Amino acid sequence: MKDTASTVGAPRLRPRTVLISVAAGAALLASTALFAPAANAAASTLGAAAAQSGRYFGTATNSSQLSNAAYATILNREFNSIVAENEMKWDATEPQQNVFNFGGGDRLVAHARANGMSVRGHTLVWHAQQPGWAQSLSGSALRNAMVNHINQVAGHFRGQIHSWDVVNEAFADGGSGGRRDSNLQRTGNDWIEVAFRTARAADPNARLCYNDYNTDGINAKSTGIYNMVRDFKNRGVPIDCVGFQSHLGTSIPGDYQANLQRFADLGVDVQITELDVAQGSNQASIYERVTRACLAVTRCTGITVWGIRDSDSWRRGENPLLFDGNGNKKPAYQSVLNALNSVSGPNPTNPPPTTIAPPPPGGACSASVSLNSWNGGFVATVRVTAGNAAIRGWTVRVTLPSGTTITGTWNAQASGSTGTVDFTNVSYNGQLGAGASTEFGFQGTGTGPSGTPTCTAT
Ligand code: 9MR
Repeated sequence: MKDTASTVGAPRLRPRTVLISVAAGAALLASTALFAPAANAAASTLGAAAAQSGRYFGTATNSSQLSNAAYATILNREFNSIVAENEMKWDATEPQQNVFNFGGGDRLVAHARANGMSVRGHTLVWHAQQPGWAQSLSGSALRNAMVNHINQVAGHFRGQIHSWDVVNEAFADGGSGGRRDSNLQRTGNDWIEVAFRTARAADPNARLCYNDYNTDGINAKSTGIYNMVRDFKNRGVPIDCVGFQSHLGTSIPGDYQANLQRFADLGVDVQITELDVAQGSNQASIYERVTRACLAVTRCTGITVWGIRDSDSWRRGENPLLFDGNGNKKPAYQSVLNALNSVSGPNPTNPPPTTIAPPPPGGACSASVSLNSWNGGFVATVRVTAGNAAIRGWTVRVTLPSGTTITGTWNAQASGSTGTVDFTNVSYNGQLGAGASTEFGFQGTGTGPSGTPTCTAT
């Protein structure tokens, strides 16, 4: 799928530490005021430069690359948003039906949090990179599997993704302006809106994007997508953004910016989501054109490049990225940085997206049970309440009399079914603000729990 398209995520302002050598620092201490930066000093990294107008600058990444020191140095210095190049896709996250693997995605989210970056989600549903079991499904079985996949994946990452590519590359290339044929499309034309409605319920705070390539100007394909977005907005189907992958060759359509603007005028954000540009005499100027186009469109909330060094790229032979294989900044890097620095002052309609930081450890919690029991069985509803400080997670310990067995649990993970049982939060209900509550439940045979449960904050 080498062509044009984009995807975005919202990064966040990251405070930078100024390192001064001890010797130089001593000399500076006497005259600190002389060295105060000018109010409009140019930012020296992509992320900081983009943040000046409330935008993010991100990159695709892979958790396996985080341990490479040269790579991680550039990642952490330059970017304030990341997106998983592959690790949040259907084949990676649900290798067997209803068996989920979030390892890679979780590692990337943890890295982002630790380094003040925000995270784009890519991608919930796509005709490519489906696991084998999904490829062989059709009809309502595939539709149900899609809905379950969205619920589980968006639910797992709930609250941690600023924008999700809910649906990727569903439109056909060429002049039809219509949908691409795929197993998903054959489940019915409404599959895209079902995906968006499902995603909204699973993660109500994420911006929900449609993402595609070869949409870099006003053409039949981008117009087909435009018509879908307009229809969704008219009918109240939840869509918040459109991603333009922008896998570009050695030219860029003259109406690149106008195309972004017409989507923005529909009332959605636009994001450049997978930017890379074939190396040639005009690589730097094409990068600059894309950057300036985004800056000129109020609702263009950020830019993501599809990798850091040329050697990391899926188009390696074309050297399409901002850093060469040795991690050196290329002329294209400087042109992007200069363009970002040419716009100053926050964009009032596009405030910097917020990275959700986990609360500090050390909070407390309490739990209470309400019981609905009958002869031989019961349903218990447990309310978990954070104390005076926010908590990251919780475990509630319940004692069951002998002869009582738990047969089902919801909104928590149980350590067993008899005796002393620990219930631990699931991905979406562990974080509670100070004084906030959540509920989980379990049912069983026998007489139900006895005594007051204990709650431990984690
Ligand atoms: O860069 C990704 C590459 O590592 C994968 O092998 C490939 C599999 O299809 O997907 C690449 O990323 C694609 C992205 O997910 C969607 N838009 C096109 C990107 C390049 O193919």
